[in-house]
Amino acid sequence: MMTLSVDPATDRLLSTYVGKTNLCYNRLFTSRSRTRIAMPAISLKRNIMTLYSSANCPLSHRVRMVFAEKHIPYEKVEATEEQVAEDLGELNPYASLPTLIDRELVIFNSQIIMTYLDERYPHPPLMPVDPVSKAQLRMLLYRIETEWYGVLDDLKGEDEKKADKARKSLLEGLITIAPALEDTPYPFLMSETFTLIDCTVAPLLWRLPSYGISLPRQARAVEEYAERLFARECFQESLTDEERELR
Ligand SMILES: N[C@@H](CCC(=O)N[C@@H](CS)C(=O)NCC(=O)O)C(=O)O
Repeated sequence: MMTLSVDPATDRLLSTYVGKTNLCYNRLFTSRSRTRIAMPAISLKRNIMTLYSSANCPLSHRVRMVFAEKHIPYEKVEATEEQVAEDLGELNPYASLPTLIDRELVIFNSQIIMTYLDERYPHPPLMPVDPVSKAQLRMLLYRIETEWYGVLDDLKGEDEKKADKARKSLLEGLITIAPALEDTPYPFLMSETFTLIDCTVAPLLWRLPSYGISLPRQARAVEEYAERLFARECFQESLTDEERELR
């Protein structure tokens, strides 16, 4: 670990410029006095981005899909708990996965990582350009994260009642998107082209058998959509060994 020392004058300057680096952003949440900030040597030396990723987590999975779709070179660290504590402890206040390190920039939320990659590597674009379509897709992304990803802890938890309720809620949600996939010439969800929405839904669809969910006949369009996503090169490339074994 390399330790940086920040003097109060520099500190004030940094604090006025939140956008410059994560280092500065993180400072807003740390002590106000003279502070020592530990940075792993990896983030300062490497030209290549490092993704700390879980071997089997839909949030890490959707980020890996974005890397694969855009053919972005990166180093993937399939992080163990010890690595998370050791390497990310000082950089990510939540010690959560996925975490992206791009030189001095540290991002620790999967949606923010995906958006950053989409903006930094614009081709192929994974979000529409026009504000109305973009807002619509963002709303959908928000709902999927809240209503589908939001029940996963219960679904995988030990409380059977909560798990059943979560399973039912996720299944109902998936059934509701069937008409949107049936009455459209679009191969993707609400879009003619592959987007961040597809990167977000595919990891969930892949895990349905492991969640004890099977899609009913009325959701046939969802099943077909899932097959299209699973056949995509970026999806196959994004899978870890552990995820491959889920089906
Ligand atoms: N909102 C965050 C949530 C990240 C999150 O909860 N990740 C889980 C793994 S799927 C985690 O790191 N949990 C802490 C742990 O397992 O110790 C994101 O989208 O990245």
